[in-house]
Amino acid sequence: MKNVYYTVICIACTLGMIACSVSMKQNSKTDEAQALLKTLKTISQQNHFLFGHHDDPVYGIGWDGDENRSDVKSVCGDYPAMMSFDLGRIELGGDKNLDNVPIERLRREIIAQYERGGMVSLSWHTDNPVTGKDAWDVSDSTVVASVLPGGTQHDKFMGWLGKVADFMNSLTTSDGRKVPVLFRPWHEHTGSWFWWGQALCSATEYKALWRMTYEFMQQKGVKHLLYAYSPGTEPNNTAEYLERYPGDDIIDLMGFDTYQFDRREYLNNMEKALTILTEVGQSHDKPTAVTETGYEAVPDSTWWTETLMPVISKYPISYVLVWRNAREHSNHYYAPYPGQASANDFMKFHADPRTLFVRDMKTKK
Ligand code: BMA
Repeated sequence: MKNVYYTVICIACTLGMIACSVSMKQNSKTDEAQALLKTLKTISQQNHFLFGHHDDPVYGIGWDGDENRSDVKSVCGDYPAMMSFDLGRIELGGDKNLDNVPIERLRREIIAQYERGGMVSLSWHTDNPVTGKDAWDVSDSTVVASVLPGGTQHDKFMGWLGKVADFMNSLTTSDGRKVPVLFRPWHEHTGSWFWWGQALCSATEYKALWRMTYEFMQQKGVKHLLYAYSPGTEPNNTAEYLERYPGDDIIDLMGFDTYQFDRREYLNNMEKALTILTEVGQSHDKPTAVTETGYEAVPDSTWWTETLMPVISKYPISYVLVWRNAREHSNHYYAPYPGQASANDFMKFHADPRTLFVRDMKTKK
């Protein structure tokens, strides 16, 4: 009898703990963030995907800082459904990010994109806290270790995370709701070109960096973020893809970044990575996305409909995002602008019912 009583108590406690952890998990996200996740999941399972562009409304080819302008919109009359921006250098407390975009403008555009029905993703090419150089400075392989608790840069780095948290908390609509965004720090970590890359830290250190980032945001009341895990296309199987995965309790969306240099190689990489991604997305119940891609200067006039679309449309992704149209480098652009070689083909891509732009978000969600 005693044993039965004890067993009943244990079962009740376990159920209580499960219920509590489920509700804690739910409470760790605002209603808006949960709605964003639901939409990404639904889209992932359907036969369409959002089109995204980095820094879309803040500059483009031949212009910088204009209002209500976008190279994508100038070509097809519609804003991308997903816009991404970068928080690099926000940690230093200046008024511009690493690509010279005023932080105030980023804030305004993130809110505007949400209010027009679109979505936002934020990467963070944060400077190297040890050397003071940029994110690409891989001269020191102790940087991740140094920012973790007990490390020489820990306190300074917590201050940097604080600047990110303050920015996130400042993303509010006119009626006081926090704008949900997909945060994508520590990306392309399976390569070794950022200070948090494969050869620069152990898997344990990389995962600890993620957990520290996530927990810090929670402590600062930042509950309106979804978190994206985006390696490059180095992983050759699901085990390699998951080698540095921080955990299902942190990550909300799985993706990868890859670019075209050689067409055949690009298509092979895309097929390989999309196959792995589809499998891990299903087994972990996460929406998936091609978090960064593109063909610099899009010199192939039918790239959108004959290279990109045929490969991505075979897989259940929620979005595909191309990188920025830099105004300060010639030929560093990934979306068309009026008169660009692939502009007509991009209009066909826009007209395809499988692609979602901002106008579709109200009708197809
Ligand atoms: C890279 C390049 C850089 C830029 C960085 C962050 O891929 O576009 O010029 O500074 O992304 O946006």
